[in-house]
Amino acid sequence: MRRFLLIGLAPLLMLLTMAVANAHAMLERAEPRVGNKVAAPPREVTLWFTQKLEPAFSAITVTNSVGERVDSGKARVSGNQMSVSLRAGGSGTYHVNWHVLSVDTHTTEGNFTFQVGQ
Ligand SMILES: [Cu+2]
Repeated sequence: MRRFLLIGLAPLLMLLTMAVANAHAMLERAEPRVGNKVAAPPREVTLWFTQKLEPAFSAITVTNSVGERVDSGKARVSGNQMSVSLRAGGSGTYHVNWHVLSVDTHTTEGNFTFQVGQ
């Protein structure tokens, strides 16, 4: 009887371990949307994550099509959301790089692009 109980528990423990491993702050969505095209240069970029963020160790940088920084350098964090203001940087491909520290003390980072133009 006891043996059957242990065999039954093993998959459950594995599932729990996987749930913890996946609990980092991953990018849930972005505005402008990842890979999307917008007509005019956006005034800001906003990212939403799967977990709340620690403001002190979370940042976004945005560069325009010729590699110039167009972000203000001061990301604003509120809960699971992070935004940064942009100056107009012309049309073409914009690169967004982000790194965050989530409240579970794990760091994650990533990048994506969006297009500005007609
Ligand atoms: Cu984590």
